Amino acid sequence: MFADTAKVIVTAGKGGDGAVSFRREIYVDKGGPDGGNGGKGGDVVFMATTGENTLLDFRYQPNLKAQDGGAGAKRDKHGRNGDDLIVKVPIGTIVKRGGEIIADLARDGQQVVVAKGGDGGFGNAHFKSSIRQTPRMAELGEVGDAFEADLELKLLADVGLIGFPNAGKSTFLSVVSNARPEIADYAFTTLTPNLGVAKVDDGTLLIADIPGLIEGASEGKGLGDDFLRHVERTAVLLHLIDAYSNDVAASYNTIRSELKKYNESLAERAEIVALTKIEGLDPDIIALQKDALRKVVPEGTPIFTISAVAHQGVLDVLRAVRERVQAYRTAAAAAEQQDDSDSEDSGLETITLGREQLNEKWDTFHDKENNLWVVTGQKIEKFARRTNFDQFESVNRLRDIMKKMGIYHQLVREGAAGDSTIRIGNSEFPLLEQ
Ligand SMILES: Nc1nc2c(ncn2[C@@H]2O[C@H](COP(=O)(O)OP(=O)(O)OP(=O)(O)O)[C@@H](O)[C@H]2O)c(=O)[nH]1
Ligand SMILES: [Mg+2]
Repeated sequence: MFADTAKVIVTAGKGGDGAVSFRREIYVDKGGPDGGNGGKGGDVVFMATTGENTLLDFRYQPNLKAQDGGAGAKRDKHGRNGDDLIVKVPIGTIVKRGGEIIADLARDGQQVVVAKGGDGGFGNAHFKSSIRQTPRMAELGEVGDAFEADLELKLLADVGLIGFPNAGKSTFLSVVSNARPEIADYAFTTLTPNLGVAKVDDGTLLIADIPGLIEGASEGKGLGDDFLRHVERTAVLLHLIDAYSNDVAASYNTIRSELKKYNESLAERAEIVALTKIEGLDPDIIALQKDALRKVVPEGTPIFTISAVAHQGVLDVLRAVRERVQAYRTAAAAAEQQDDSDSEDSGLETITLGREQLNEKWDTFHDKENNLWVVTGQKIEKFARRTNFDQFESVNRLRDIMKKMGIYHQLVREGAAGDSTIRIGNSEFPLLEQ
């Protein structure tokens, strides 16, 4: 079965908590702080690979969670970093968050971090300073990014098989590849795309067999445009035409016009035409059908006559296809190199969404009904999440940060007093130490 969409829950690892600890040594009366930092939570990384063909597995295992970071420990021992979770997906997978594309995995081996692990919390050793010799505080590790993602797969086959229903597309795929698609003598046997790998001389071709197209397919008729998007990114179109059809020229034109209506660029894609099912036909009839096609098929487009069932002419078609696929790949690689030199590409792509600017912004709001001052903002909420409210020194540090960011002054200007309750995220505490 072929699955081309899936919903997954992506959860990056939580950072480990920092430790509170003091050195105990012989001859040292009162040791300094030696609580280590927590480790970073693992990232969730998507990786495109030729080893995967479908998104089907994600329907059964939608939870994708990276490892949490380890907690810090005494003797300045830092917690271990959580392992990243590498999620292998087929080439051509698109990852969406809230309808927005956050990753487009188009190349073999390409990796994208889609969810960042939380930072580990600092241990108390970090907070030692000349005025604070014995800090009894440590940070909590931060939670990792977590969200529901939609995965979509656009096939990235080398070749797309197109043509009317019953033209013999699935039969062709079954003869040249390891795929075993359903084949039958009626229209719309194939309901979802099939993929197969064909060996040609010393190379391979990834072939996509899609449901048959009919007039109006580009507007959703028949099985419709839903599957045309699968051939959008193929390098070459292999157009199969039933040699028994009454009007091969009209068949050809109908399919071409649907492609063009769906997407102009699809109509310009390299194409190879093959008249098929010829094994039992009179050579004169074959010649007539080929002539009729020649009148409508553009000059540079080759026309083959084949029989998938009798394995006649099939290898010639595959070789011609392969040649064009290679030309397409060479051109695409050159274009990509151009792109890379245009933009600074540091290898691993990370989604940032202008985080830095968003970070610094904050807002305050007086909730009179509940007698609360609510503070919002990414950076301050992040610090609050990392604060251990059981440790008064930790809360004081949060108060310090609020002062540095100007939040304290704003609250006082608005009328907050020292014993006013402040809420940041899910935490509440008095504005000043009581
Ligand atoms: N004689 C002959 N029959 C063929 C050949 N190739 C396919 N057929 C027959 O044509 C019919 C349709 O074949 P399919 O491969 O299912 O056609 P399709 O294009 O995949 O059809 P849809 O999935 O409905 O779009 C079947 O009965 C096949 O046995 C061929 O080379 N010679
Ligand atoms: Mg079929």
